[in-house]
Amino acid sequence: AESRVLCPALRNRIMSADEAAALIRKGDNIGMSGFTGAGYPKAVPGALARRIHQANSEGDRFKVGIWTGASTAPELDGALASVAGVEMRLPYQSDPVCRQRINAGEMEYIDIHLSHVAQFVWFGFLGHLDVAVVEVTGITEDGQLIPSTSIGNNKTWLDEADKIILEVNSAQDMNLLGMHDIYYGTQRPPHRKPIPLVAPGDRIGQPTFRVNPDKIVAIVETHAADRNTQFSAPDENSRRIAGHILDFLQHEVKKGRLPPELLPLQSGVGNIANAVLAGLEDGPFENLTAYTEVLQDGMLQLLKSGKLAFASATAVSLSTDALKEFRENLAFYRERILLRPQEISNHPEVIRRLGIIAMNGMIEADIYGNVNSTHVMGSQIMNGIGGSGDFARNAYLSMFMTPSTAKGGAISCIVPMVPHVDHTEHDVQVVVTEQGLADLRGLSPKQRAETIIERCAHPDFKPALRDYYRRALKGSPGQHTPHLLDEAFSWHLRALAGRGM
Ligand code: 0RQ
Repeated sequence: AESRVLCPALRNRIMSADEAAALIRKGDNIGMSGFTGAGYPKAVPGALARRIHQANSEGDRFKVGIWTGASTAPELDGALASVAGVEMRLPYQSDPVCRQRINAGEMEYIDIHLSHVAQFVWFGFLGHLDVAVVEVTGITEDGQLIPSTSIGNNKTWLDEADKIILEVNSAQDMNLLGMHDIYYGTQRPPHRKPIPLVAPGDRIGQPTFRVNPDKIVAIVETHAADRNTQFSAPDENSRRIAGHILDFLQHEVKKGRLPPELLPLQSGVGNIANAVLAGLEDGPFENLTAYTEVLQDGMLQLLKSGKLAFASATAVSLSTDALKEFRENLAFYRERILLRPQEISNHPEVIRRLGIIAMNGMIEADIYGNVNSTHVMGSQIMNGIGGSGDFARNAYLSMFMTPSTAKGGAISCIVPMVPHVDHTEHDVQVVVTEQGLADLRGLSPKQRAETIIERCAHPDFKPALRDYYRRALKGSPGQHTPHLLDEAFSWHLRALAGRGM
């Protein structure tokens, strides 16, 4: 195949992944591309893992810091975690090997709001960024970089790192050119200006990354597909959750609190999110828009059918079938999709201005509406907060959804008190399970508790929750948010002892 490194001055930097990985030093902080399994480097992380494995087997402890957009894939997170090569990982992961290392105490991890990452690096809060390893689709004649299937923090990595390693992936489609909007107007306080974005489809930047060519130390040519997660058809619980949400949205339109075309949608990842989007396909709403992080199969289908007029995101993360559809009709989708840096896709200012309807998954909620999205039984990380906090805090409407039970019904996802809080009661307006939807707007803590227990809890756990709440109403010293502190975590303690809840 013809090289996509069209800039003549850069051609002498083409080398193998092993040669490129040899340019990384022990202890380096590395900013890698990648967001929800899209646009991550495919070759250099594996080469680096081999190098680390070799060093470790010679008794030379070699670790690096790995910063990304969000989750990546086994070739990156899995490869580096399995050779114990990661000192510090941020801001989000969902890899089984990574998770196991973190929970075993063998790897440090910081779980950060995705909109914070770039600015924390600009501010110097996270230390020095030594190397960027970024996948691109191609390099133009004048040395601009055509982004790949995700943008994430790539602009920041390219701007801030001392050295840049590029992977030019010829399996990505050159017709992606024009689907990206890289905003170069962000400033540091006290010089910040409003971000001039007032609709999901507004272009405020440029289609390519600028890069200082002197910093490019290596270019590796690859030809490899993204993770391409397969989706299963929505299960019964997901369909019921989606049904409650669609009824609620219709109710809100009737009440005049939402326009008929709704407001821009943000949807988390996974089965329930996909079921909601599938429900919108058959629903009454037209001319929808999305301002979200990740564009998955469900949204692509909505764009295709015309229900969704426009989608802004930072990554396109599709199954193999959906990817085929996407590539065959790229000209169509390029008119309807914009990918932005994650500090813009998740920007609190923009989310507040546009009035987003945010829908995210959770592990559990307590009776007052505090939400745990990240930690099983209070201490074991699952994935991370991701963008859910960026959206929940600043949304027009913030919803959290989960089946009412986990582990085959043994565990209740509605509990007296969550043992880890990601979204406080102040940021949670709607809680949805397959049992029903609790609209918490305008309710006091005690009213919230009654609503969540009655609407959302599974019948197997409702009596115990009612009993806890009733006794808290009698025994709690404070009657604003009644709790029995010696009992509040007893549900989790029973589950940890293997006795269900
Ligand atoms: O574990 O497979 O080992 O049994 O948690 O649960 O039901 O498959 O749900 O895939 O939708 O994930 C919150 C993790 C939900 C996800 C979370 C166990 C359950 C299973 C997964 P097993 P499900 P989902 C956009 C926004 C944070 C990031 C975010 C998430 C596993 O939605 O990571 O929102 N959100 N980002 O068994 C014990 C409970 C449990 C439980 C579920 N109460 N107790 N285990 N599980 N509930 C994306 C980005 O930001 C990039």
